[in-house]
Order: sequence, then structure tokens, then C-alpha cells
Amino acid sequence: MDIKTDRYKEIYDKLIWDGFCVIKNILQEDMLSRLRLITSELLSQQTEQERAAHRSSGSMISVYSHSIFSELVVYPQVLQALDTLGFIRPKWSSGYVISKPPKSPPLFWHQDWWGWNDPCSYTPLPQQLFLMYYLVDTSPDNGCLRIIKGSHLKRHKLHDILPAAHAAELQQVKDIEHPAFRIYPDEIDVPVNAGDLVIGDSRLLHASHSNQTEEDRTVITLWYHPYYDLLPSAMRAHIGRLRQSNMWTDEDWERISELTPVYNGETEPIKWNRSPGPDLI
Ligand SMILES: O=C(O)CCC(=O)C(=O)O
Repeated sequence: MDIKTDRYKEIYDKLIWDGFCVIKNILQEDMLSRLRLITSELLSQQTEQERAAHRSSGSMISVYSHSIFSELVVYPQVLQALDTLGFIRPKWSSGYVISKPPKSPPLFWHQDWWGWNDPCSYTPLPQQLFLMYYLVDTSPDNGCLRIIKGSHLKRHKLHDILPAAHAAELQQVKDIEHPAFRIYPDEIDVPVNAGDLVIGDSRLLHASHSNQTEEDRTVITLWYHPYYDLLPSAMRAHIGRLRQSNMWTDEDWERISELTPVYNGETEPIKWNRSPGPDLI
């Protein structure tokens, strides 16, 4: 893991200003093998209908579906990396297993932030981070990540094109000619090795290439809130609402208890809004 070296300032700056960074070789081989095994079991239980609903992204299986993901949430090397980057009291809220099957279409351009109604969403520090663990080496051939640098802080023409209301049509790939599936001149590929960690600001515009190979391309995305205690109460109220999972044991909940976002105030949760307003310039 290269975060231990003096490169952490460079990595921090990249995350804040470009909107993403890569920390190499963070998952050890035994964890990678266990994650591969369990995600392929979960994938084999998916119905045809579930697959069709998510043709563009690939599977969207909640990480509350298996205990192993609670281990990943508190994986020591990851907590150490977050700490080194200055995120000393991060909280964790959710995540998905996203697997692109063989010969599947690209993932459409999108950003994942839902708190655009609050002014803090228009400032440099991240409200929410994605931590992505790819379980295989990725490249443009098998559906690696693509991003538009700086688009978490600066408006891009895609912000005007992306229809919050038609996400289901994009997911089902009703029209592959839609601009949300296009290649843009300022996009960059983020190919990684299995076990690397991609950290990104949830406001960043991102997509993935199609998977043209015969193998699954699986990523596990986990959502953290690096400055949870500093967020406005309406945001904390939204993030801190109760979660449930029949698959997680008391031991699993206990394991992540330090990272559980708790909100005990009276403020109403902020209204969900996935579209940035004109303040994003
Ligand atoms: O499948 C990928 O490479 C990216 C997944 C993604 O966009 C997400 O987790 O928000």
C-alpha cells in the first residue's frame, strides 16, 4: 500500500481537486478470494428480471446481503488509509456489489450525490466518498471506470443532459444512442488491478466501458461520509436513519459500530435531490 509513504498529500490533493484517487494493492489475497467466492454465489441467485432491470450498471446487490461486507467496511488497511488522508472519524452508510456480466453494455454517465439542496454541496470538501474495490484487473475491454476530472466542483455539459427522471430507461439501455452513453473528449479511463482501491467524491461524473470479455467484471462500492460530524443536521438526519438487514448478525453490527452514523436530533432529513443546481459553476 503506497499511502504510508509521503505521497499521501499528493493523493489527498488529487481526491479533493480531481475528485478521485487510486490506492494500490490494498486488499490482501485471502480477502480478495473470499469476496470473489461470495459475490459469485450472490450473483448466481439473481433472477432474469433483476438482471434486465440493471443492464447498464450490472447487478445492484446490497452489501447488507452478506456478513463479509461488514468486514470490508472496517478492513484495517482501508481505515488506516482514510485516517492518513485526514478522515479521522468517517462514517459508513451503504454499498452495492456491481457486476457487469460478459458482453454487457456500458454504464451510463452519472453522479451519485443526493444532497444538492444544501449549500455545502457546492464547496470543495466531500460530503460522501465512494470506495470501489474491483475484484478483477480492469481495462477498457472489460468495463473499467471512466471519470471526468473536476466535475464534482465544476459544471459539465453532461449535467444538463442527464435526466434524473429517466434513470430506469438508461439502466435498461432503451436507447444506446443517448448522450449518457457517449465517449467525451475530456473523460479519462481508470484501469486498476484487482485489490486496488479507487476513492472518489460522490459528486464526480463517472461511467464505465462495456464489458466485451467472457468474464464477469465485479466491483464492490461502499459509501463513506468522511466529515459526518461536520455535515448540516438535515444531512446527518438523512444518513443517520435506521438500517436493517436480515443477513447481518449482531456481531456484524457490532463490528461496524464505530462507523455507524447516528443522528438523535429533531431536524427533518434533507429532501433527496440528485441534480446539481446553478451554483455548480
Ligand atoms: O461499475 C463501475 O465501474 C462503477 C460503479 C458505479 O458507478 C457506482 O458504484 O456508483
